[in-house]
Amino acid sequence: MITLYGFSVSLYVRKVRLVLELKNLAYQHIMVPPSQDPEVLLKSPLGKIPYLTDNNFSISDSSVIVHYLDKKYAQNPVIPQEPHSLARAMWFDEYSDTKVSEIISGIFFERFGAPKFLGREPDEAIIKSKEMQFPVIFNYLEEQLEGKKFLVNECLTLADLSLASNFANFFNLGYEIDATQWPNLAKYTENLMNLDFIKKLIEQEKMEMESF
Ligand SMILES: N[C@@H](CCC(=O)N[C@@H](CS)C(=O)NCC(=O)O)C(=O)O
Repeated sequence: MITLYGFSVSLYVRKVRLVLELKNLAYQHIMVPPSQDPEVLLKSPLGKIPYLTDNNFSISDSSVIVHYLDKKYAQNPVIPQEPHSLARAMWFDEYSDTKVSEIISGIFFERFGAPKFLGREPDEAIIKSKEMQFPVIFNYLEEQLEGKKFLVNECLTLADLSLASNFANFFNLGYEIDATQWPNLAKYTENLMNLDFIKKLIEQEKMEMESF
C-alpha cells in the first residue's frame, strides 16, 4: 500500500500526486504539515513534505519519490531513458523546483501561507518584487517551448508535471499569461491544465482546501 504524506497545497506534494494519478496507482493521502517530530524524521530526515511509504519502504523529496515510482511502476513513464532527454527532464524539474517555485509559489505562500501559518498579512512589497520577475521565467520557457507541445521529446514527462504543479498555483492566484507576448507558454500551460488527470486533481484539491 502506498501512502503519501503532506498537505495538498504544497507544490511538491502536488507533483507526486500528479504522478500517482497518471500511473493510476492506488494510494492513501495523509495531510500533514512539515514536522521535526522524531517519528516523522525517520521517514523524512529533513522534516519536509512530501514523504511516501510503500509498504515498509519510506522515501522523501518529491523528485526522488517520482524517480522511485517511475522505476517501480513502469506504466505511463515520466522519466525518459535516453541520456539527453533524461538530463533535460531533470533540468526542468530542478528549474521548476527552484527558480519558478521561488517566484510563483513564493507569491502563493505570501497570499495564503503567511496569514494561515505565520498569522500575518501578505507582504505586498514581496509579492510585487516577485511579480516583476515573471518575465524572466516566461521568456526562458517561451524559447524552450518553440515548436513543442511538451518540454522533452514531445511527450509528457516529469519536466511538465513539475511545471504544471507551479502553474496550478499561478492560475489559482488569478494570474493569466499574456498570449500576445508568450504564445508558446500560454498554449502549453493551457494544454497541461486541460489534461483530464491534472484538471481532476486540481478540482479535488479545491475541495480539500475548503475543509482545510
Ligand atoms: N526538495 C524538496 C522540497 C520540499 C519542501 O521544501 N517542502 C516544504 C513544503 S512545500 C517543506 O516541507 N518545508 C518545511 C521546511 O523547509 O522545513 C522536495 O522536492 O520535496
